Amino acid sequence: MKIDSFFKRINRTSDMYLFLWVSIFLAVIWPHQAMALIFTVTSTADTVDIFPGDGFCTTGAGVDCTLRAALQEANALGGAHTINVPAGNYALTRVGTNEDAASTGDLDVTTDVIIAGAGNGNTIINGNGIDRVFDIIGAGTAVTITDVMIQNGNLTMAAGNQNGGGIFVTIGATLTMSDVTLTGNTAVDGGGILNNGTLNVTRSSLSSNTATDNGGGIFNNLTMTLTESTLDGNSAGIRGGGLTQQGNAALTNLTISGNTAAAGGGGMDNTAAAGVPVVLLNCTIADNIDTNGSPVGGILNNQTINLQNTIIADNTGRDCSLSGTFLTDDNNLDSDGTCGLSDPNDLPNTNPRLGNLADNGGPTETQALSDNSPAIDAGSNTNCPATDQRGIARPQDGDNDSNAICDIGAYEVEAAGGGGGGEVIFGGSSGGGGGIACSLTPQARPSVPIYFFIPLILGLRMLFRKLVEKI
Ligand SMILES: [Ca+2]
Ligand SMILES: [Ca+2]
Ligand SMILES: [Ca+2]
Ligand SMILES: [Ca+2]
Repeated sequence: MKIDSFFKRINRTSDMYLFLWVSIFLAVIWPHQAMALIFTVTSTADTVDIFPGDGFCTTGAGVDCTLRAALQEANALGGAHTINVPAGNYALTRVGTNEDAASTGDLDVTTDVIIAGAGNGNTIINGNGIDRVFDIIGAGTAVTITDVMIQNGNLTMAAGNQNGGGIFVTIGATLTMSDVTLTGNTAVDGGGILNNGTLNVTRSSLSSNTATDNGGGIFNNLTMTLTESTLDGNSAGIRGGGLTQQGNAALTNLTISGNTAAAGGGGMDNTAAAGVPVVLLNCTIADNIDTNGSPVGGILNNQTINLQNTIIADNTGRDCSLSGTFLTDDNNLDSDGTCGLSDPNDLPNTNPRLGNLADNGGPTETQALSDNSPAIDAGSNTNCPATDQRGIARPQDGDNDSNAICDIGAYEVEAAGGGGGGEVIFGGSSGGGGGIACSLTPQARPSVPIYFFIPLILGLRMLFRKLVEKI
C-alpha cells in the first residue's frame, strides 16, 4: 500500500488518536533491554522459543516456557536475567552437537544469567547422553547456577570439542556454581567441567564423572576457586581422577575422596606453570586410587603446590609424587611420608584416623575425624576459614584442653558441650516458582524495536497535518 493512500484511509481524528494510544501503550509495556527479566520455566519439555528476542519465553505450545526457550530468550535479549527452574527432570532431547544457539544439544548461555533450581535433589537437568549439558560462551559472560543436579552429559561420541561433559566454560566467561550436584557426565578432558575461564564452586558435589583422558571431575586451565565442596568417585583414563589442574587454583574446605586415575594423580594432577598460585587450605585428599604400575594415588604434582592445614592420606601407592614442590605453611598431615612435610608442626607419616566419606551434616559429604585423630586441634588458626566444609564454625576446642584450635583437613570436630562455636546457617535454596507462564518482573523492559515507533511517527505526522490545516 502506498503511504499517501494509507494516510487518506486513516486521516480521521479517531484513527489518529487510536494510533497515538497504541504507540504509547506499546512503548510503555515493551520491556527495555537494560532491565533484568525473570523467566519461570513451566514445562520439562525440550522445545525452542517461538520468537527469541520478543521478551517472552514461549514455545508456541500453549503458554509453556521451557528451560531451553528461556535461555534462547535471554541470549537474544542480552543483558542479565534470571531463570527459575522448578522441581522436575529436564532431559535434553534435541540432538545436535557443536551448536551454540541453544537450539540443539547442549544448553548454550551467551549472556549473564542466573539459573536457579529448587534443590539439587529436585531440579534435575539431564544431558540424556546427547551432548554436554551447559556451554558457557563469550568473554565477559557471567553465569550463576544454583540448586540443580546436572547429569548424563556425554561428548565422547561427538566430533569437535569433546571436553567438559557437564559444563564447558569458554575463555573470558565466568561460572559461579553453588549447591549443585554434578554427576555421571563424560568427556575426553573434564568429565564434569572443563574451565578455560573463571570457575567458582561452593557447597557442591562432583561425583562419578568420567574423563577418558584427564580431569575426571574438573579440568582447570585458568582460574578456579573450589570451596566447601566434594569431588568423589570421579575417574580419568590418564591423569587427575578428581581434578586436573593447570591454572590458578584456591581450594578451601574441599574433600577429594575415592577418585581414580589410570596414570597418576587419582585425587589430583597439577601442572600449573611455575609461579601460578595453587593453594590447598583445610582440604582432605584421601582414599584416591591410581591403577598405574608406579602409582601416585593422591597428588601428582609437577609444579608447586602450597599446602596449609591439609590432610593427604590413605591414597593407593603414594600420597604425593616426588616430581614437584610442596611448599608447606606448616600444620599439614600425610599418612605415608611422601609429601615432603618437614616443618615443625607438620605431621608426616601419620594416620589421621579418617572416617569414610559420609553425610556428616552440611550440604556435601565429608570424611570425619575420629575422636582420637591426631589432626584434631593440630592445625593453625592463621588463615583458618571461619567454618569447616559443613558450615560448622572454626576453630573449636576438639581436644577439650580449653584451647580452640583449627583442625587439619576439611572437617572440624565440634567441642564437647557445644563450646567454641556452632553451625553457620547458609541461605536456603532459591526455589523456582510454578504454575504461571514465563513471568516478567514489572520493571522488566528490553529495548523497544524501531517498528513499534511507526504508529507513533504516523500519528504525530497526522496531528501536525491537522494543526497545519487549522492555521
Ligand atoms: Ca520469545
Ligand atoms: Ca554448544
Ligand atoms: Ca547447543
Ligand atoms: Ca579444633
